[in-house]
Amino acid sequence: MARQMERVCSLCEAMCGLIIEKSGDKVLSIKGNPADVFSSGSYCPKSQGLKDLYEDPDRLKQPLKKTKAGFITVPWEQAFEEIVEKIQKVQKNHGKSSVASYVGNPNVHNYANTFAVPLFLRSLGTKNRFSATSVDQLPHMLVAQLMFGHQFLIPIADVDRTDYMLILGANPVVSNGSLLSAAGLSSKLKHIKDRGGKIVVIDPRYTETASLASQHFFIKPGMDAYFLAGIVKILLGQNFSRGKCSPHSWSNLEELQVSFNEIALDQLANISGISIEVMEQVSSELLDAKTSICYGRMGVSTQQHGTICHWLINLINLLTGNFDQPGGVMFTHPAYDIVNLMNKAGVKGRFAKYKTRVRKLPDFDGEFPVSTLLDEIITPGDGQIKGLITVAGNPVLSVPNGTELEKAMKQLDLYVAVDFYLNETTKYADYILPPTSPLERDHYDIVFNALAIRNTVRYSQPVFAAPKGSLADWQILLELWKRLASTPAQRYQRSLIYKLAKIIKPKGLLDLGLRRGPYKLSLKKIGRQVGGVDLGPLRQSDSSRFRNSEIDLYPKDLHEGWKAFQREVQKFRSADPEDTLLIIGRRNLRSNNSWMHNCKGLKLKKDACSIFMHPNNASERNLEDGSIAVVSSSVGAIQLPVKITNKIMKGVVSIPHGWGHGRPGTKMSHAAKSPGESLNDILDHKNVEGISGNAVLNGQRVKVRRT
Ligand SMILES: Nc1nc2c(c(=O)[nH]1)N[C@H]1C(S)=C(S)[C@@H](COP(=O)(O)OP(=O)(O)OC[C@H]3O[C@@H](n4cnc5c(=O)[nH]c(N)nc54)[C@H](O)[C@@H]3O)O[C@H]1N2
Ligand SMILES: Nc1nc2c(c(=O)[nH]1)N[C@H]1C(S)=C(S)[C@@H](COP(=O)(O)OP(=O)(O)OC[C@H]3O[C@@H](n4cnc5c(=O)[nH]c(N)nc54)[C@H](O)[C@@H]3O)O[C@H]1N2
Ligand code: SF4
Ligand SMILES: [Mo]
Repeated sequence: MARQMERVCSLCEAMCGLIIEKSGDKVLSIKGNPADVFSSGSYCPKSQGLKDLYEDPDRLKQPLKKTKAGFITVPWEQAFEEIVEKIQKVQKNHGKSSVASYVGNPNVHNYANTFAVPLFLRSLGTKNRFSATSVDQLPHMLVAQLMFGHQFLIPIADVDRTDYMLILGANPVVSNGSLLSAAGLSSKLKHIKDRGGKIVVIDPRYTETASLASQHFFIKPGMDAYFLAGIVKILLGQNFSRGKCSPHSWSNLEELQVSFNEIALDQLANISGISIEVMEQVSSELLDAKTSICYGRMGVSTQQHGTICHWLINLINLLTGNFDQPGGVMFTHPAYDIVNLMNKAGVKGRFAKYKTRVRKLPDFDGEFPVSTLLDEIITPGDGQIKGLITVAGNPVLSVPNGTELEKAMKQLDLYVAVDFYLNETTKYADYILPPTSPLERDHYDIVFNALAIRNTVRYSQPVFAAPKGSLADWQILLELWKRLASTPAQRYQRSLIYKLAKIIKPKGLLDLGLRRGPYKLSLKKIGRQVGGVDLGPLRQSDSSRFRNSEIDLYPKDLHEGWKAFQREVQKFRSADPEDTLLIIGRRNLRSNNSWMHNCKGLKLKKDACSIFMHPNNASERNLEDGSIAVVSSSVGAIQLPVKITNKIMKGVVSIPHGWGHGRPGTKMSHAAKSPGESLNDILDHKNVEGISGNAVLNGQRVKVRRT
């Protein structure tokens, strides 16, 4: 008999409420849930991937062990025993930190792992921790930590109430929003214009978002910090009234002002390629609009000045008086209040307490930039990485210089993957431990509710019961954790906690967090509400939410980087080697990073992985629409079909990441039919942002020629 279930989609940050109709173990349909308090029925084509993921015959269901004859399935118990023995052996021979960890993006869409991953990592005891954060939002978190005192105090664009939005390096119409959870974002953006507001997009490509904006300006990749510094310079020069500017106190305004004295507007305009007139236009619009937002995402995070960009963006929102104001940027007050709970538990974000062994890159909150994982594996010496555990990550396709990273992985003594696909990364594993799929577990967004444009609560039951003998991610990690106990006392203690954890389950911890949260809710209370519970629009924060109850406008940890930036401004000479082009990324509405190309239902076009080129750049190279181009850099070369479009800035080319499924030895049969090539095979892992060590994914140089 067919049955309909409410379910919040776990595939991207938009948290759309869905109605999944099922019969037996089949998904009959997936549609938007009109009763959902957050999304009111909106959803996107990618949601259909939930059905594919559940039904995919390629999805692994049994632990795999690598043998000389290839992968064989083994019982869970055997896999756990052998893995733990091997981890302990590597750690005994080479030290605790010789076994590294890499935690991928799907973990933030899996609330149980927000408990299980830290627990597991603590027991692993390694300093070599990596994650997808450092090919993504690291600058946002670092700047939030430095300015506001907490890495999750990320200002959220109040899109529903704003009159003006300046968008840099984000394409929410395709990505559905990032660090800005808002279902149906395209319509929300259109509504800004419908109510007489304005949207300005700054992007090297005339994107899907640019096409619904009021105005679009091209910018050369990596040049945003100069443009943003120009805006801040103009704003600091205005006679702004401090009272109007922020409901909270702030420190270091004078130091900030002095630090801008040396930097001249015309230099900034020259370098950024955006004129003083445009800077002045945008500044006055930001100031004069009743409410306004400056918002930046991947294009300004994963580039040469990511941290400076996000600091400047926060300053702009502060200086225009739109910080923590309705219609500006505000902080969330989620029912499961991650900031408050972390503060209460005494968890403090730290920056640059440790440096990596080889390249001396800083840690952020105990995690190192993943661009240097490769160096740490291949460089001999004390502290060399000999083992790796990945949890829901595909670094071979997601991290710069994937080709060298995969070569490095072959020299590991031990590699264990917690993943349900045998893909470009996990094929190097000695063991693959496959968890249940998204629809077989319950769901709650601990992370994205902390980044959403409205405070709501929705809890989803599993759509399907987990098959007998299967384990969820958290259960796999708990089993490893229990066995990693190293002394009899620890073994005893862990066996008790293990029993308790199996009774309480992550659901119990979630419930506890909700009960302790600002609304004193519980799973029982919210379970009865169709469509979830609406807790209202974003509202102003109490200053006590910030460190020392104030905002640091000019944090010490940024001084050196900001001074280096200013020196660069003074010395800047445009030196574009003639035959090179600047590369930027691209996302696709029917794709999700590297791991959903096996979903037939997403109906991706065969040539989705192509290179966008400006007509002039193509004709200079004798390339036509559909020709195959060789795109090469200092680290590698790939071949892709050309799409000629004048929607991209001259001198810039765009390639999506997450492709390259033609590598042998994987088991993703549909993806392998249109494999594409991996952008990260031509991006140099040495190219990281100077302050945070975040990967520079946009603005690296490539050469393009005909095959
Ligand atoms: N359909 C779909 N949705 C997704 C994903 C997906 O793969 N597919 N991935 C999810 C994930 S993990 C994330 S983090 C989010 C990302 O969400 P977004 O950041 O909104 O998405 P991107 O498409 O990466 O947008 C980056 C934009 O920056 C532009 N850009 C590149 N370099 C520069 C530059 O130097 N300056 C400026 N101003 N712009 C630049 C690019 O042209 C692009 O338009 O999307 C999420 N949503
Ligand atoms: N050049 C370039 N590189 C990029 C980007 C870019 O824009 N340009 N974007 C970056 C961004 S924003 C991100 S977030 C990263 C993503 O980088 P990663 O997180 O490393 O990669 P994903 O493609 O998200 O792959 C997720 C992996 O988790 C597995 N998986 C999916 N769901 C589950 C689950 O529930 N449990 C377990 N155990 N496994 C699961 C999948 O099979 C896959 O192997 O890529 C980054 N890399
Ligand atoms: S926008 Fe994101 S959350 Fe919404 S249906 Fe699509 S993939 Fe799911
Ligand atoms: Mo991401």
